[in-house]
Amino acid sequence: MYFKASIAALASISALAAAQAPSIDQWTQSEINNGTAWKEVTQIARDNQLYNLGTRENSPCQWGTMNVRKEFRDMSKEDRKSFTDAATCLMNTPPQRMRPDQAADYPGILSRHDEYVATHINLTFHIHATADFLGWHRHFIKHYEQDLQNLCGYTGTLPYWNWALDASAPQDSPLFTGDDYSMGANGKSIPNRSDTYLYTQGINMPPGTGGGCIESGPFSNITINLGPLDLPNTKNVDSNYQYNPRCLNRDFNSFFTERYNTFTNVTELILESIYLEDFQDRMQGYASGDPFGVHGGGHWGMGGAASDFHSSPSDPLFFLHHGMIDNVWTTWQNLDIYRRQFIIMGTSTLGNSPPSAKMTLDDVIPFGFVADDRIFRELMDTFAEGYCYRYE
Ligand SMILES: [Cu+2]
Repeated sequence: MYFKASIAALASISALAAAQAPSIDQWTQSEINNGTAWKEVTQIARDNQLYNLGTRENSPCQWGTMNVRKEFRDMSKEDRKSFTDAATCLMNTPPQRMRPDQAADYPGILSRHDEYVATHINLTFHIHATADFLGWHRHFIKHYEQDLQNLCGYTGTLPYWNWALDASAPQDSPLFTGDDYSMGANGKSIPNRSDTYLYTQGINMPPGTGGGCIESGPFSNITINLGPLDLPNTKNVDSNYQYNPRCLNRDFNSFFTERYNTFTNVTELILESIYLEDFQDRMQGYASGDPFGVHGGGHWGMGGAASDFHSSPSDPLFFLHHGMIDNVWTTWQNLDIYRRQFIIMGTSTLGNSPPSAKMTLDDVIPFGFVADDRIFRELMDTFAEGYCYRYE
């Protein structure tokens, strides 16, 4: 134990001195597989964050007072309940940015939460497999956190879901017991389903463990209004903003999480991706040999509404999954912050199709009904431009 802690401390000192990320060779395969390496790597990144903050004079963002985002299961019962209460409240809060004269064009927007879903639907092909995938989603979930606080009286921070802890059986996770302090339950089990071929990814998907509506705990009585647009075996809507009221469904599926969301997957992603293009492609599943990545694996592993490419934010769990994605990016950035803080690469169209110009840090990034536009540069630093948070 003492020995391992020393190695982490040494690695951290050398990371600062050389401003170079730790190497995967510093951990054994079993330490990578069982989460030890993940724990130590995130600690190194946090040590670097603290050091980095210490070099900034007069920053309004201070270590001791910043927002700390925690894994959902590490929060107190009361905090977990206030989070799900606030998330439900947002679904019962009227739209905030859609003007009354726009309502006819967006029949599926009935709530503030729906404005998030509609914005994601509208921008889907400009925020995935693009240069701004990570930055865009960072700001999207930050604004959600802020809305829970400003519109629904929430005093906590946005939790995240570390799916690696549950990769072998997400349906059995303590997050989804369906009690009052959980993130709700799995969907009701629909038996006797057959495999589904996913054309885009070229794989055969076995059915998950749920499939139906959430029937207990938070989110069992809510109505979602938009989408789906891309789900297999489902009647999809005919137009982007169509009103399609229904229950929230889930379908946890370890087929994905045990292949794409393990400690091995996430730790290798962080430590083996030296360059941004590798990191962002591999995370999303655009790297060869892995059609999902931790991002896609998480979406398909949740199943149901959260696996619809366009309308996935319908499920509040989307924001916990993307909290983890942002945690992974923040960790990767901080392992070599001087090289990785302001690096971007790619265009503004999905997989550069149709071809578009390379994005720059001066580009204006739209947030539709969610928030004002941002300059790309303002999405890169979790301690500046209105951000002041870290993961624990
Ligand atoms: Cu997305």
